[in-house]
Amino acid sequence: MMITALAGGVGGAKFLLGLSRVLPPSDITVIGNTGDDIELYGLHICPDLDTIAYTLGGRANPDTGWGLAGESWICLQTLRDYGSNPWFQLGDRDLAAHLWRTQLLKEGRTLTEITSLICNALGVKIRLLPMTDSYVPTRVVTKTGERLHIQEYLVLKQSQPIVREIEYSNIAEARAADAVLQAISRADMIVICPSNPFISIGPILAVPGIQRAIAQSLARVVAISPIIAGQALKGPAAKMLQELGFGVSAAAVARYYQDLADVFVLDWKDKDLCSEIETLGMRPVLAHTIMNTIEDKIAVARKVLEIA
Ligand code: FO1
Repeated sequence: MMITALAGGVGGAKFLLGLSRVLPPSDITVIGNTGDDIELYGLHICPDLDTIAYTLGGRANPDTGWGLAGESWICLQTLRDYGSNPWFQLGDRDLAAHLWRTQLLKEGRTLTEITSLICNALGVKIRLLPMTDSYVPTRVVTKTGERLHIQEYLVLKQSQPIVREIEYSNIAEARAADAVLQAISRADMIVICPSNPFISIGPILAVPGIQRAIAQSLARVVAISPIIAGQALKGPAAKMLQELGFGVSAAAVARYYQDLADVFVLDWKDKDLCSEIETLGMRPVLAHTIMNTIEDKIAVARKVLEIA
């Protein structure tokens, strides 16, 4: 069964690790969020693509979910010695990916080609496609009118500022690579992973042509809630839902995906929301969606495959 998954950072990567244990890698294509991308020290950094590749390659830092396990921080410390003030933690091993990617971009390779090279080198067999090859950094407009790069909001400001609006900069000029549109049209199932709807999935859906391709596809579209009992397991999804006026619940996330998803997977803790999910025209499917162990991740993946 051909599955195409839309994924962002840590939550999406966890589900994908489970999926990669229950399906042949050739059946899985991931469309990865690149709205998190940032240019720092002249390097092009792709946090969500790297988080997915590192996780599926078994190299991710198990404590943070991002970056590499067994990392060292000598380059960053040396930058501080020189008087720089690095606010975005770049480990020595992680730096290699950014150096390599930036060099290849300068040589005219596309982000799609480079991501494939890095995945091959990491032994990642599933196909990971950037949602677009152009630079479309997500920005957060705060209540005080500040426009922050998403990483400034997440890391520098620790997601504290009140969010007034999310901007997907340059997204109208972006285009989805052909492989992305093919992966959508050929899918038997499209899974919207349990990532932040606004800053991980939203940018993917905002790339011209992607939302239409999903709506026109014959695939069963399944969204997995990143909110359980009114909380996000990681990151500012719950706070953003609140501040952007959606309300904080799995049902609020279902409303966000209402025009796209046929099925909505939510946690048993939210079973009372099933009737509301049905009124939104989606079939609710209950699962244990808290994914700590690999068994948890495999169980959620199996539950999703049963939906087909
Ligand atoms: N998240 C942080 O909270 N602090 C960091 O210093 C940080 C550095 C970092 C470096 C590379 C990378 O791939 C991810 C990194 N992240 C960091 C996570 C990043 O902010 C992700 O975009 C979010 O976690 C959302 O997926």
